[in-house]
Amino acid sequence: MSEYLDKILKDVKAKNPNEPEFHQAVQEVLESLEVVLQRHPEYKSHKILERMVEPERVIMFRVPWIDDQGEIQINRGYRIQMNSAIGPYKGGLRFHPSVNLGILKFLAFEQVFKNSLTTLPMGGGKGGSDFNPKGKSENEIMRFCQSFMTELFRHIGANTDVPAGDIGVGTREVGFLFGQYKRLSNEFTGVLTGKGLNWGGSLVRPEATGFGCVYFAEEMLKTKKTSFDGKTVAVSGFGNVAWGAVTKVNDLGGKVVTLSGPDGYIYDPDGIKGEKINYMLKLRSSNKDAVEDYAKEFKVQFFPKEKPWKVKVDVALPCATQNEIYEEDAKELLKNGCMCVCEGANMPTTIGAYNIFRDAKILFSPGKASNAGGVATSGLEMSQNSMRLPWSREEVDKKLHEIMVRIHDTCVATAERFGTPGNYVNGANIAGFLKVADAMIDQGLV
Ligand code: NDP
Ligand code: 2IT
Repeated sequence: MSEYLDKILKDVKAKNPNEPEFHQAVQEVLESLEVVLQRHPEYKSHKILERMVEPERVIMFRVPWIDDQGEIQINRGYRIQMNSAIGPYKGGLRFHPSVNLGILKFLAFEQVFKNSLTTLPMGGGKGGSDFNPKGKSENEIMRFCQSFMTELFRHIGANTDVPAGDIGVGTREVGFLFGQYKRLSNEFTGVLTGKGLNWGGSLVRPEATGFGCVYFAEEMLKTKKTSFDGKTVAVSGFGNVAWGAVTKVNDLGGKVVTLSGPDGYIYDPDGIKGEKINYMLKLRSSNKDAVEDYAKEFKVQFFPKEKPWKVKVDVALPCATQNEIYEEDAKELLKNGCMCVCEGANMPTTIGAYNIFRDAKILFSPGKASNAGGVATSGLEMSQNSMRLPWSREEVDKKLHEIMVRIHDTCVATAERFGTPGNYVNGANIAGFLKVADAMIDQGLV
C-alpha cells in the first residue's frame, strides 16, 4: 500500500483501538483503491477516504428489560449511521452476544459499498445489541425488542435510516420492533424492511440473500463455461442466508452436502433437499443454536467443533458469520479442487485466506457483492412501501436476479478497467467506492 493509504489505516487503528474486524474491513478496501487514487487525485484532495472511515454518527444506548423470572436485565444497543451520500442509512440489526462497536463498524462500513453496488438509493448503516436470543422465550424477545426500539425510534425513519434483520433478527423480531415503532411514532411507514407479508413486507425478502448469492455464483461459474448442474456444494451456517442458498442450489441442479453451527458441522452425502430444507427453519426457530439435531433427525454424520471446509466440494458458500475461513481452511478447499468461493455472510474469509484464493486464481467473490441481494430486496420493499403497491413473487425475483447479474458484470468490468481482470474483490470495492465518493464531492464538505 502507498504511504498515504498506510497512514489512513494506521490512523483508523489508533482511533479505533481493539476493533480488529473494523481494521480488517478497512484494510481490504484500501488495498483495492491504490490504483483508483493514482488515476483520480481529487479523491485525495477532498479527503474522501478519511471521511468514509469516520461514521457520520454513532448511537449507543442502554436497553433495560425484564426476564421471565422478573429480574432486570441490561443490554447495550447500537446504531452506526455510516454514510448517507447516496440515500438514507440502510442496513441490518444483529442480536448476538459477540456484538460490539468494532463488529458493527465493520458491518456498517461494508454496507456502504454493498448498497452502492445494488444501484438503489441507499446509504450505509448497521446496528444491534449484545443481547443473546439463545434460550430466550418469545415474551422475553418481545420485551427486549420493545425496549430496544423505545430508544432507537427517535434516530430512524423511512427517509432517515431504515434498519432490517441480520444474525438473530428475523421476521418475528422485525415485527416486535415495528409494532413498537408504530406505537411511539403514531405512523405506519416503511421504517423497517424484512416485515411480514401482511403488513408491508415484500415477497422473496426472506430468501433474497441466499438466492442472490447463488445467482451471483451462477454468473461466476458461467465465466468458466460451467454451471451448478451436478456440482457439490459446501454451505456453512444454518440460518436465513444458508436456507435461501441451499434452496436455490437445489433449484439449479447442485447438491449441498454440509451445514454448520457454533457446535460443528453435519455432512449429508445424499444432499440437503426437500423436507430437509424445511427442517432448517425448525432448527433456527428453536433458539437452540446448534445443527447436531439435523444429524440425529436424518441419521448423518456430525463433526463436533469442526468447520465444513475439509469436505471435497466444487463450490463453497460461507453463510454463517465473519472470519470462518482461515488460511488452513483455504488450503484444504484448494487441495480438494474447490473452484469457486462465493461469500453469503459478511467477511467470512480472513485476509490471509483471501490471498491464497487470489494467488490460486479460483473464482472468489466478497460478501459486499455476492450477498447484496438481501439489502437489494429490502430496497425493493422500500419502493413497494412508498408506492403502497405490492409486487408479485415473479416480479421481485426477476428484479433481484437482474440486480445480481448487474452487480456481477459491474465487478468484472471494473476489475478489468483498473488492471486486475477476474478480481471480484477489487471490482466490488472500486465500483462501490466510486459512486459514493462522487456523490460526496457533489454534496460539498459534510
Ligand atoms: P441467522 O441468525 O439466520 O443465522 C446465522 C447463522 O450463523 C446461524 O447458523 C448462527 O448460529 C451462525 N453464527 C452466528 N454467529 C456465530 C458465531 N460467532 N460462530 C459460529 N456461528 C455463528 O443470520 P443470517 O443468516 O441472517 O446471517 C448470516 C450471515 O449473513 C451474517 O454474516 C450476516 O451478516 C450475513 N447477511 C445477512 C443478510 C440478511 O438479509 N439476513 C444479508 C446479507 C448478509 P447462531 O446465531 O445461532 O449462533
Ligand atoms: O448485511 C446485510 O446486508 C443485511 N443484513 C441486510 C440489510 C438490509 O437492510 O436488508
